[in-house]
Amino acid sequence: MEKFDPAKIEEKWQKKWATDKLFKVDIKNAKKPFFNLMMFPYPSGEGLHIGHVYAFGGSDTFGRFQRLRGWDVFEPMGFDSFGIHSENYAISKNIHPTTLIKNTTQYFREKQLKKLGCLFDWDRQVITSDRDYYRWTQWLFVKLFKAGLAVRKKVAVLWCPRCLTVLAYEQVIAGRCERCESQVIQKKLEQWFFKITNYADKLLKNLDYIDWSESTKQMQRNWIGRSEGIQIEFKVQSLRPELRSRVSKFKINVFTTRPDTIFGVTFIVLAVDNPLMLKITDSKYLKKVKKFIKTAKEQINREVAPDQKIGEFLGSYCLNPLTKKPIPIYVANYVLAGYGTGAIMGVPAHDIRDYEFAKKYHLDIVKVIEPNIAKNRILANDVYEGEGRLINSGKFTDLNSQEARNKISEYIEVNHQGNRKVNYHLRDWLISRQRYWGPPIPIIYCDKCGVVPVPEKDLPVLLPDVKDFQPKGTGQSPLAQVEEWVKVACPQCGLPARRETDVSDTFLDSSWYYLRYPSVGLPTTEKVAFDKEITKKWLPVDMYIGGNEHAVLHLLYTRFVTMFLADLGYLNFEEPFNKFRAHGLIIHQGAKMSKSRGNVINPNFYIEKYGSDALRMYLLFIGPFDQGGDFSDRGIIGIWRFVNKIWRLVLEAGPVTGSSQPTSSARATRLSTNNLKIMHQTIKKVTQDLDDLNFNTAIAALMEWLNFLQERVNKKLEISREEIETFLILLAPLAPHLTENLWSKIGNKYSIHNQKWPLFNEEYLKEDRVIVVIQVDGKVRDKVEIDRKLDKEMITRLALDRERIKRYIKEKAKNYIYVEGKLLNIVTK
Ligand code: ANZ
Ligand code: ZN
Repeated sequence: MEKFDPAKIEEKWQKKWATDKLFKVDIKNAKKPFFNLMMFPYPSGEGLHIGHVYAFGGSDTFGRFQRLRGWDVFEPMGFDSFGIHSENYAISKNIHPTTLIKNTTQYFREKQLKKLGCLFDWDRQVITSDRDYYRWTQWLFVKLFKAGLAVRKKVAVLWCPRCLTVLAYEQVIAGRCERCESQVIQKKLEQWFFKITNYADKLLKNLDYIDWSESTKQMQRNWIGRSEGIQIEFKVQSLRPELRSRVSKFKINVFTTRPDTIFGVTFIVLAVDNPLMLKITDSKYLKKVKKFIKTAKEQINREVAPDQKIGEFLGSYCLNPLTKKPIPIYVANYVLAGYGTGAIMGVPAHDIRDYEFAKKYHLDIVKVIEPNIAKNRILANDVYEGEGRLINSGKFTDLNSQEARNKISEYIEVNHQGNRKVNYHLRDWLISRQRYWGPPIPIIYCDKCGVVPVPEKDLPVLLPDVKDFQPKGTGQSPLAQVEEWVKVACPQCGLPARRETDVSDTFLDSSWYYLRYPSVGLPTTEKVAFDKEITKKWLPVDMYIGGNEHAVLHLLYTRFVTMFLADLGYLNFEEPFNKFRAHGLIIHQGAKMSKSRGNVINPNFYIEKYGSDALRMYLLFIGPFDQGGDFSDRGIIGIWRFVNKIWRLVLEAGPVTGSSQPTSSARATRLSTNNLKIMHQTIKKVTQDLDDLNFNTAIAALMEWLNFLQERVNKKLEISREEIETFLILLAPLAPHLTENLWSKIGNKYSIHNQKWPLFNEEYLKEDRVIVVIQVDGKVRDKVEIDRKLDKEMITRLALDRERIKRYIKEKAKNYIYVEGKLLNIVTK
């Protein structure tokens, strides 16, 4: 028997599929369009890693399954080739990114992606650093600018000291740069922002209806961080009469989610850059306060979250609007400048941060909330952060927290001391980067006209070929050195002007790539980013599969951009992905793979040795797709045995008699009930599992069926052609090359991937239930559906209990005759 040689088989079919354009969809005329999207890779580093093979393998299996079910599946692939990851790699290799990207995209595509046997349509790839593409990324920037959603702001921003650029808040994970893991610092800089916060409400609300992994939605909800509260005014006061008139015109606004704790407010704290600070500081305290602010700012610049809460008294006071008592005002490092109003009311009895501060500075601690039942939320040192019953709270005493929040908010509003408010944690998207490898931001600064967008007809603003592309760390991009490029005539007045020299962040490139794919190569895409008709046909994306590490980056940005383009009338939908599923992570030796740990798996090695089918199936078999699992050599050998078993079984038993037509249950009559049942059970299981991306259990069901078939072969029992064909079709999405090869080996027409997905028939599955006729003295009196496994005694009891039967049994029954699964005769005479 011919040996199974995956390398040979896979290459052969990949070539044939490519020449025949077997998987190409007719973009214009497809009848049942299905857009199956996966996250395109950054073509940097050493090449595809095992995580890509896992994600793409799962996604392609789903795409192939949909294709066999009759959908016109469009499954594109491309390269997220602009941006800091490629650039950092170029710097480390000392190769210019233009050259590097040419090589890496070539390597990724030819030596890796094409070997995975996916449905990729290489005529419609997107490469974000191509001028045809980034021209439209710049167009998007211009559109956002014209809509007032791209703005320059000078605020404290996060800066990576190693990447020498600012970062978006989303790119800082636990205080570290998402790319290089350096600790970031704060800097006050003027930067470009997209006002994603304008969409905070919609970004949050739509999560209620989109069909996405719950984990991803939850991460977005947390990131957007809606909180309902009230903004309250605290009037400033001085205890020194001579200062009273100077400070009493000022009011400090605080945002709180807990107005029920207001009677427990014993101090007020300002963030270091609160603009009121020096105006309300008592002159006697001014020197100390200034000194504190200086050191605190330095400290904040070094660290994102201070672990020591420190502050300084301003010498002035506020009136608690409900107790009417004066409370001291402090400045401290634990209040964030960018959130709420940059000032808080301190409630040390019910907020752990305030408690620590109060302890340190000997401030009053007044309890105003008492836990209702179990004291389960009492933190260390008696701080109770939960809800409960109000105490020490004047006329609001005895209310519960919820009621009190309403009543107190109402009271404050009625007395014009504040207003209810909704705050979001989401911040605007910082988009400018002081780097080289990205689309230049299409803006021109003119002394006369101000900030002028590059006219759309002049796009793209080409990235100049700069030899010295290394980041400078001066707060400016390397583009700033290219004087002849920077100097430009103002598009409005024609006078000498200057270009913006920052480039935009990578996440802008990937924020709209899914819109581009179906339109790539159409004559219209010279004139538009995406063709109107084609977009209507193919979008939104039907299924998107990718990693949760992008939950609040890419996946939030894409939603924002889609909403924006919908508002402009370019799209007739506001959510880009109908369905999104997050996959898990493949780890190795119990840990995330990394070069420093030396536990990185090289996919090429395994593809050459076992074939991409076996590697794909192995990865999908490790664990539930949304959870990933631990890669092991022993595990892949298990799958290797499985594919070899399939190979042998089909070649041994394959060329059997029977129709050579694809399966249909109508023709299944030759099979015994049990064989039919197992086949249909497997069809049902695999269909449902693939639909739910439960690849591991789908594979397990196929393994079981294979064992059952093998046993019959061992016993020299016949296997029908229908069983073999059905088995191969069910396996085809998981092992596209192997099944194509075997399909042709058993003499079937090319291609298995154009077959119809088998349908299961509930009838064959139901045969465990039977209808038993009940007779009394030979006359039919009743019928009952039962489980075939019930024994005579149970059925008799069940029959005697039925009202219809009771009527006919006048005397005690004498005898029972049971014909298994068919009939019960109760004899009374
Ligand atoms: C009094 C209070 C009492 C608070 C209590 C909490 C518990 P979220 O849900 O995140 O919006 N806060 C407001 N602005 C802040 C800032 N700039 N920096 C640091 N903390 C700030 O949280 C809102 C709560 O966070 C507010 O409610 C405020 O503290 C604090 F028992 O006010 B709270
Ligand atoms: Zn960095």
